[in-house]
Amino acid sequence: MRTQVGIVGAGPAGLVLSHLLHLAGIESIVLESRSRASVEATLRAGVLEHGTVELLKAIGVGERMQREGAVHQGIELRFDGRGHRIDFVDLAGGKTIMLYAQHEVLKDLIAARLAACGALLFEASDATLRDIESESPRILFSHGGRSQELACDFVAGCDGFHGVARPSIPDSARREYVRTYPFGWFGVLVEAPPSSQELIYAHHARGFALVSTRSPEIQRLYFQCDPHDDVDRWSEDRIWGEFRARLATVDGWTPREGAIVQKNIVAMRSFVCEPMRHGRLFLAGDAAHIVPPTGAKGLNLAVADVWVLSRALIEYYRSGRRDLLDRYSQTALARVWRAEYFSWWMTSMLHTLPGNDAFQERLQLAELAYVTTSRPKAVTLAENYVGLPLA
Ligand code: RFL
Ligand code: PHB
Repeated sequence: MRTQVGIVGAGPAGLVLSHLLHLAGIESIVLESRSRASVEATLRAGVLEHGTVELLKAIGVGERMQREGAVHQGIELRFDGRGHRIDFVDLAGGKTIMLYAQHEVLKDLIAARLAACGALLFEASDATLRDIESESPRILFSHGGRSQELACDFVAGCDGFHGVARPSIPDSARREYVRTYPFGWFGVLVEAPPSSQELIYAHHARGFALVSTRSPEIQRLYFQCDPHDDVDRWSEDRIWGEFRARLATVDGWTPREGAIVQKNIVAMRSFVCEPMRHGRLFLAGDAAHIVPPTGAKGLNLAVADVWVLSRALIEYYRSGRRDLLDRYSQTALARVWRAEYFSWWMTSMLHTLPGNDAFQERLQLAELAYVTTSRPKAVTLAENYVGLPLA
């Protein structure tokens, strides 16, 4: 098999890249190790930045998102039993965010790729990258019980944090920056209408809590937990007790409760691999970097990476110019580190650090008070949350 760009991974990065290239007349083949059903059912992100929404609309995959997604014009920061609204429209030049689940975005992208006769191979296992330092890289893999080889001009490593692309770069040619947080998020999916019209990020001495939503019937809630805890140790009563305590306000606000239909624990880490390119291999999305979910940036960064990569590849095929490809890593990393900073900042401000002393707690409250009373501080939060413009 041969194609121009071999893409490993059918997550947001791989699928958006494949579609952007297709619209410019560039061929690609996407290899995905999981089944289509599994990709379309995995629960992850929910918040799409302004630029992500505009891009999905511009490439023709925004129709259902516009119908079924919910536009949010702000978020609430809650601490000391009081809510404080961060108004994006006012603070971030009229921009808003969209609540639309990642697996719904993936369903729309997969349908669009298949409708355009795009090559998308699910259950393609054992991908191995070969000759990435040469002009003719190859991807070996198994599909339908047969060993296959895909020859290509470039390889896009869009295979997430646990993929094979990043480890294919020799240790001596990459540097990794890591921070592991001593807490995780306990996420639940709840059969109940939204408790609030906008997301609530709550700081509390018992730990952080987040109220999000998926649809008019389903809520998505998280609370800070021990990353090594076991979901089976948490009964519905105990979970609701925690949410009620952490989200309580002086005027008696309580979350809307309902049946908990899914629970999971997510580890929290910050991670960056530099550079994001080695020879003809280009990393994009979680394959190259991870942010803690507090800033809702992971999916959006994946989309921003492949936007930059697609511009560089299109320029190469159009004119033979390689300078954009040569600058890909540098261009993408500038945005990545801004998002790393923002996600770390939101995480540090809102979570309770195990062993936090009273001084640290007062500093967090002082920072939250500053963010919610100073316009420049609130603008910083709002403009990063709705997202920087695509490069
Ligand atoms: P993905 O989505 O992990 O996709 C990688 C794909 O590659 C496949 N794969 C392979 N395929 C072939 N061969 C191999 N050897 C392979 N190894 C792996 C995998 O099966 C998979 O299908 O990476 P991508 O495309 O870079 O996208 C990144 C996003 O998925 C991720 O950053 C976000 O989900 C992060 N995130 C959030 N991001 C946001 O922008 N807004 C949010 O509100 C938000 N909330 C979240 C989040 C992530 C969360 N979790 C579960 C970590 C909330 C949570 C709880
Ligand atoms: C979500 O709805 O899953 C969600 C929302 C905001 C975040 C992270 C996750 O910061």
